[in-house]
Amino acid sequence: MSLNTTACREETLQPFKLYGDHRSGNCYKVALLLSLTARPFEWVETDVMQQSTRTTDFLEMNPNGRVPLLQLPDGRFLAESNAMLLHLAEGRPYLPTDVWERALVYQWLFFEQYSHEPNLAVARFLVKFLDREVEEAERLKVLRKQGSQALGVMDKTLSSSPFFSGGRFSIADIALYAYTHTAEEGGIDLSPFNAVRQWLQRVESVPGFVSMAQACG
Ligand SMILES: N[C@@H](CCC(=O)N[C@@H](CS)C(=O)NCC(=O)O)C(=O)O
Repeated sequence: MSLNTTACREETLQPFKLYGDHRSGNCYKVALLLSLTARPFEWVETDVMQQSTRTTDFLEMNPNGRVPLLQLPDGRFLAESNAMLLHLAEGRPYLPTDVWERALVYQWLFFEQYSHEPNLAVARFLVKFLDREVEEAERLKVLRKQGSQALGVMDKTLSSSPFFSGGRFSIADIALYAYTHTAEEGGIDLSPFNAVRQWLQRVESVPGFVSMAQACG
C-alpha cells in the first residue's frame, strides 16, 4: 500500500473527532482549519458551562479538563488549540515552510495565548456567558485595557502587512481571528483599530472561510 493511500484512508475513513463548545473561539480555530483543509470531522459538543470537561471520562482523555480536544484518526488525543493548528497545518499552505515566516507564525501563536486570548476571551466570557459586568467591573477594566493593548500591537503590524506572516494567510491569522472578531462581545471596542478591522474582512474573504456558527456543530 502506498503512503498516499494510507494518508487517504486515515483522513477519509476515520474522521477526526473534535470535542468543543460551540461558543468557544479556541474550538472555532480548529474547526475552521479542519474545514479549510477539507478534512471531515465529527464535532462532539462539550458544554463548558455544564462542567462537561471536568467529568472523569473527559479528564481521562484530557487531564487538563479543557476543550478543544482533538482525537486523531488513530485514536490519540491532542490538547491546546494552537498545537492542533500546527499539527493540522503541517504540509499545508497555512504553515509556511520558510524558517523565518514559520518563526513569525510561532511568535503570533504565543502572543495570542499570552497577551491576547487571556484578555479578550475572558472579558467575553464574563460578560456574555456569566453576565457579570457589574460584579467583575474592576477585573473587566484591566482585561479591556490589556486586550486593547494587544489589539494595538496587531494593528501596528497589520498597517504594513495584509496578514501576520509572509504577507499570506496562515494559522497565525486563524488563531488571532477567533477572539478578535468577538472582541466587542466582551466590551472591547474595535473602532480605533482600522487595520485590524480591515484584516477581519480579509480573513472572512479567504476561500473556504466558514463562520463560527457554521464551523462548530
Ligand atoms: N490554552 C487552551 C485554552 C483552552 C480553554 O481555556 N478552554 C476553555 C473553553 S474556551 C475550557 O475548556 N474551559 C472549561 C474549563 O476550564 O473547565 C487552548 O488554547 O486550547
